[in-house]
Amino acid sequence: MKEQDISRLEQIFQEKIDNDIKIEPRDWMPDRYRQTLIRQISQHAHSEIVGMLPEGNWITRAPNLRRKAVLLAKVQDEAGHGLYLYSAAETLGADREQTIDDLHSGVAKYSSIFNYPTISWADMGAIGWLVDGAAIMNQVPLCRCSYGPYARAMVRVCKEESFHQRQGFEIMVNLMKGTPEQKAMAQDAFNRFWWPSLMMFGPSDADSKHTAQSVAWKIKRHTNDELRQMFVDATIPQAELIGLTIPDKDLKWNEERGHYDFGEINWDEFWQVVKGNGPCNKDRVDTRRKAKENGMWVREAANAYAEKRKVRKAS
Ligand code: FAQ
Repeated sequence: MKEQDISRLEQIFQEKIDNDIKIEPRDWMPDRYRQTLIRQISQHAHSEIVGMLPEGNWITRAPNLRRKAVLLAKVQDEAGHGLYLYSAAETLGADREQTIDDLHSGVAKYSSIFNYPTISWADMGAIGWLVDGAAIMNQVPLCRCSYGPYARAMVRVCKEESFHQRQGFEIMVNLMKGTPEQKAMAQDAFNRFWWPSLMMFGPSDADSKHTAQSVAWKIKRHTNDELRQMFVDATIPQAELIGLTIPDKDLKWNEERGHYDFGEINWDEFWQVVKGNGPCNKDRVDTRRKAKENGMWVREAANAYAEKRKVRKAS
């Protein structure tokens, strides 16, 4: 393609971005825009799928039928989110099989939060309330992402995440109304999940290599630190309302800023988990790899059946 044709295409792309017109799969887009979206959307898809594991672990041990039904529905929703997101990545030309293989070979990233163990029932409360709460904070602005299929997928995902957040908070509320042992269990889950939830928003703006460009392209609508602050401001009053102690001695309301100040995140821990050295990284990836292997016969049978039908129709 001639240079002047490319600059015209770039101009049309930029006008759409400036005027908040969605970019659609068949539209021309710069390669880096496409690659950034494939990276973010596929990581997001992997997070949903790996994110099923810590909670899936508790489906058989939910304390009653209602809790079991709710948790089962939540985990199924996460599978659905993963599928929309893999489809959104495919609209950009990503190969689904390859994307999933990249997860299984440890090449692809997924959210750090899912590499922490779930050791008590209260962890189901903490995950719903904090992890889904953080996911909503991050994903509501993504409903206005400049790439159409991603933005539209986020609308439904966010509706479902709101239900997830509420069910988690309800578990925490009930535990905090319970026996001293139940309160201690809720506090312990909060202590373990608070800091990793803050890490979900990614490195600080000063260390985030993609934020500036992604915000300029309107893929991301806020920076990592802005979203983290919004999450802290929204969550602290909820924790205080139900009587939880915030595991941060530096946390205090800053009247001048109109925000909470909070302590320094352990970035060394964050990068260790991102690099694959968290408490459960190996286990999570192994479980997904085994699931693929164990489901091979189902896919082979489905393909053979589809092939047979095609032959029958043609004859
Ligand atoms: N974990 O330059 P930035 C959920 C990586 S869904 C692991 O700031 P960016 C639902 C980053 O990829 C949770 N890696 O990157 C649910 C990059 O690496 P690369 C997932 C992280 O993309 C609830 C490098 O560090 N949500 O929870 C993390 O501009 C309950 C530099 O970072 C999404 O994916 C991390 N926390 O900003 C399911 C939302 N943070 O690719 C089950 C969409 C950063 O250069 C149960 N994604 N990295 O090798 C985003 O908004 C962005 O991608 C960020 C990162 C904000 C995550």
